Amino acid sequence: MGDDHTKSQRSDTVSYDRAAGGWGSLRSVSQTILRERPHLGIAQTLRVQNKPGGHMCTSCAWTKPPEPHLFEFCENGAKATIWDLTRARCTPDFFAGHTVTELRNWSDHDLERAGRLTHPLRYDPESDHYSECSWHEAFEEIGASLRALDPQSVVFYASGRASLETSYLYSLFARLYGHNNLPDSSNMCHETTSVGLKKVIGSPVGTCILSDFDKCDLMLVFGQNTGSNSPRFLHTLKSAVDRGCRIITFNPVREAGYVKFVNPQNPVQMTIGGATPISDIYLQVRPGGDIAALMGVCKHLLELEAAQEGILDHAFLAEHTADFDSFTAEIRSADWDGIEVHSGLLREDLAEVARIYAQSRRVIGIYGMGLTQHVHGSLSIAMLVNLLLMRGNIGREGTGISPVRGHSNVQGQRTVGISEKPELVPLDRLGEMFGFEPPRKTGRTTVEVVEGVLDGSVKGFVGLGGNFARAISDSARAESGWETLALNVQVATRLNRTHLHPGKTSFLLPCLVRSEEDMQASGPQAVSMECSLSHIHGSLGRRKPASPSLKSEPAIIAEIAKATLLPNPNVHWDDWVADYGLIRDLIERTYPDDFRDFNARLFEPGGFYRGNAARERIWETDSGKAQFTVPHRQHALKAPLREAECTLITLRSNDQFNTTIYGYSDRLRGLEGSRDILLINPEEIERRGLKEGQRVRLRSAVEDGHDRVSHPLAVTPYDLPDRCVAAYYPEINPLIPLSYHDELSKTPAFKGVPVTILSSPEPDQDGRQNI
Ligand SMILES: Nc1nc2c(c(=O)[nH]1)N[C@H]1C(S)=C(S)[C@@H](COP(=O)(O)OP(=O)(O)OC[C@H]3O[C@@H](n4cnc5c(=O)[nH]c(N)nc54)[C@H](O)[C@@H]3O)O[C@H]1N2
Ligand SMILES: Nc1nc2c(c(=O)[nH]1)N[C@H]1C(S)=C(S)[C@@H](COP(=O)(O)OP(=O)(O)OC[C@H]3O[C@@H](n4cnc5c(=O)[nH]c(N)nc54)[C@H](O)[C@@H]3O)O[C@H]1N2
Ligand SMILES: [Mo]
Repeated sequence: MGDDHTKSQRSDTVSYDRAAGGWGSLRSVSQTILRERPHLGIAQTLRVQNKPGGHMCTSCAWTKPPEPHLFEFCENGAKATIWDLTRARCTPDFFAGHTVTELRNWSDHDLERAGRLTHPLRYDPESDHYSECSWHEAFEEIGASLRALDPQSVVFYASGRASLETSYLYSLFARLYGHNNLPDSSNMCHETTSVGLKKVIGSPVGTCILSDFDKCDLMLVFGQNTGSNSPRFLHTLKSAVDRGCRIITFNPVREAGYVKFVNPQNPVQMTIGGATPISDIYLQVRPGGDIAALMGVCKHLLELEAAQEGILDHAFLAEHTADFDSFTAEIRSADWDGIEVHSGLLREDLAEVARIYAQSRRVIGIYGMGLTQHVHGSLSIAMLVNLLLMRGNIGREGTGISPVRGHSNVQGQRTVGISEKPELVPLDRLGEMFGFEPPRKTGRTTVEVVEGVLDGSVKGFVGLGGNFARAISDSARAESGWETLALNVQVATRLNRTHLHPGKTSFLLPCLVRSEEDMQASGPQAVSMECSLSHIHGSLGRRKPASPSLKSEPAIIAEIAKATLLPNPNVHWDDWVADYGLIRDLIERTYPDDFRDFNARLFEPGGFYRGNAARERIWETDSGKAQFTVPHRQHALKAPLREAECTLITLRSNDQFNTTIYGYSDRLRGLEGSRDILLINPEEIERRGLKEGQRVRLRSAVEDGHDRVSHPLAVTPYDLPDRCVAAYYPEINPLIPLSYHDELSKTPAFKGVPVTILSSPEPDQDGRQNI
């Protein structure tokens, strides 16, 4: 199976029978309602979701428009809220009935289905149970443990949900305590953007705002699954298509959202049918083949320019960019054979993309995990930027680059100081404001946290939400290391696998969710988040909390901080928790350019814009220009595939939010009932002598002293490029070696690991073969 047999030739215009949205989407929400039986009044809660004065959804980070739809929520946003407002309760009685060892045999779905955590819990190693403790005991004991540890050996992780107010307090606490070990879920996600995009255009975030999507005439979409992961963005896409904007998609998987969309809020489409086709061209690029694909498009663009001058924006190139000549030299010398092999796409198709690109006056490049989660993910992003720069498609209305972020405040957490990179944080200002000497040493990324847990240099872990040990690469190794920690504190809403690997001292602390009322001394408190388009949105929860014993995240952080740190006359934890407006004042003082009049603008419809220098064509890069990057390789993989190997891409289903598994339906892909499946294309199944439904295992084709073999997976035919297999995250994470990560940012390469297929489901059976 040499590389030259692997060109896939699929680039037909799309026909598809599983449109995103539509009745299927409503049915899927009702199933979640039936399962979770949320409290009555859920309809009222959903009606104010993502609207000024209501709460902001805890699902994706897509923006909340100034003129919201009647129901400004989607299938998965509704599921997230219903999941938060379930009637099920995971009480101390539940833990009395199950040891932690027993719970480790439960599925992720069953663990979370136990319901909302209701009381603070301490792990008792003698009995192997979590049992209730008082908040006071928890804070005192955590404070004593933190005081006993070297701050450099402690990590404060954040999953990207916590609000700006919470995140500011959390990162301030870390620095007052003495470390920059502040990774967040972004380190497994869009850190490639924060580092890679920053390097080339000086901005760690996208340059687009919502109105750009109303003005562009072409969107190029790379590896982002809108239908499942940011469904409200489908409305924007559909309106763009309706006014004639073209969409070209690069994705190994034909994702329904980019194929057809039925608007569940459009009564005509819902009753008489009819779906809007979304993509004009859908190119099933090989995993990691985006660099080659983009090189092909750039190369043809240079050929068009040679034939007819004026295709490139010469004035922009001269004034605003650096290294264009070395870039073009490399592209001119690249051969089409290599481009076709590595991208899996045909020269004619890439040339067609170049022609459409050349005809389009305003172009936006959109991307997600399909670009970021690769060993050379930063280079893929840089290649997309190269293409956009060639025709001045950054820093002009209707143009730009738009990474679609994941967690609802993951971008904002970075903005207000949750970062392991001290150079990104105004440490001097923090030092002045709070009268202390902030730590300067670079902190740990998520990958480095696991390395530290495994080598013993990380001794304490505080998790502000998330499911770190399950979500990270090499998760089986990570989980086993967790139990060596001296301190493990998890602030959470529902039970998950990371909680089941307690350290010597372990606490599980339950907190409010965003749609619940957060009552403090000065009254009910609002919080805020930053969306993918850099707008800040206020959020007010109104639901009765799931248990009277819950505390808000800011309150929990403040109490742990008070129990850990010596008093400081400039630090007023109690006042800040009593009135979050005071925290917003601190944010404004620390970041005056981004958060001017923060409190006054909190509930501005559509949020307020933080601004972006690259959008104004001010390039905060080393060269002071937008930087062309010379592609030193044609694919984003660590190495080309060897004989018998396939590239594994890990997918999210339509019925999960990261490690939270709502159910077992991947409706938009037409896959139902099981997550233990391996997607492969039908010809490949035949070529390898496999049968549909046969149970196989995967083995990582990485020789580093660790044998990584998956659980049994049922062979499932699916339309994928050759030598590409797909399986669900997080179950498959033990297969992703920790050392596979983006070179610049250390984002794990969840979309690019070489594997072989073991034809036997028994891992240690004699005679197993790789096929
Ligand atoms: N319902 C729901 N919503 C979510 C989430 C969820 O789990 N469920 N998660 C949230 C989070 S944290 C995030 S980060 C986002 C994630 O949202 P996305 O960025 O959409 O991430 P994924 O679903 O992991 O993968 C995106 C796409 O990349 C494609 N792909 C894989 N490899 C390649 C490649 O090499 N090249 C190209 N061009 N494409 C490739 C896959 O086929 C898939 O369609 O969604 C957020 N929203
Ligand atoms: N193989 C593979 N692995 C991946 C990915 C992939 O595409 N493929 N994607 C990566 C990405 S993009 C991400 S972002 C990470 C996700 O990694 P994480 O963000 O760490 O994981 P989540 O599954 O989002 O966390 C779910 C848990 O958060 C807690 N929680 C929910 N709401 C709240 C809240 O309001 N407050 C608090 N304190 N806790 C709450 C609940 O207890 C729940 O169990 O996974 C990464 N891992
Ligand atoms: Mo993410």
